Amino acid sequence: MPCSAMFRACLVGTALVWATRVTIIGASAAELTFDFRIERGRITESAQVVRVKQGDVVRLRWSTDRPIVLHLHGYDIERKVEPGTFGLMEFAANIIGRFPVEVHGSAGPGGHSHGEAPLVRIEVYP
Ligand SMILES: [Cu+2]
Repeated sequence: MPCSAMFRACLVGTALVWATRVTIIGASAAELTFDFRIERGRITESAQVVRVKQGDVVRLRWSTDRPIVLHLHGYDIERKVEPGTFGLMEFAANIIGRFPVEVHGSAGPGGHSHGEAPLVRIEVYP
């Protein structure tokens, strides 16, 4: 397992991760950035699970080869990502659980349709 327990976060596979630990008055939380490249609606990395600790500050940076709308469930963050730019999702991981990032369909306004499988799952541990 290419995981560093030091960072209390593990990305299974080859996606890039930078982790910086910051100290907040006696407690420590991590600031974690994960980069994902999407091609033809799928991520190019084999990594599909991001594991973090409750309280960590998580940044998901997305790049894509075509316009796409991503939705992080649970935290309910939606981002439209265009080619040539980064789509950034940033949140404090305060809710414990497993949360999928899904591709939203382009069907009708207000519709909430997903592709067949989540791009990535975010797992937040106590
Ligand atoms: Cu959704």
